[in-house]
Amino acid sequence: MNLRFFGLRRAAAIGLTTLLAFALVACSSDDGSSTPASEAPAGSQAAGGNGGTATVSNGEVTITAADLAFDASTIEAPAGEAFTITLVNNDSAPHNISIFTEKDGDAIVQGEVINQGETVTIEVPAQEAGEYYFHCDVHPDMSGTVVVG
Ligand SMILES: [Cu+2]
Repeated sequence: MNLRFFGLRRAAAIGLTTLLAFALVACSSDDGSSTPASEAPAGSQAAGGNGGTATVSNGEVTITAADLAFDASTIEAPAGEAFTITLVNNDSAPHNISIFTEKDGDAIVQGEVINQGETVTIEVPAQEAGEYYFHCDVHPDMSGTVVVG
């Protein structure tokens, strides 16, 4: 009686283990198939992730600040044409955008510092082709390159 009971319990335990193993495999294969989908949209709204490129279109471009980062680390602009940068601050910290001839170089434009929920548009005079530097004066680590060409 006792032996038989033990045998049943053991069979149940093995069955449970098999089920658990199956569930684990099912879960991990789910993870595997969902990973490529989340990586897919390149250049879409990667909030907080540096590395995006924002391109001036019709003389304007919008940059969003969130989680102490701009949504683009490269701003592409046409040479010899003035353009505007609209900064949207979705962060709890204040931010601005200033553009310099190079890192630690002369300021070309110093944007107004704005707080959460605010938006400011700064005007950038026409530049020659080349690479320029931008950052937030409050958080100089928030920086990137203006590629004019
Ligand atoms: Cu900032």
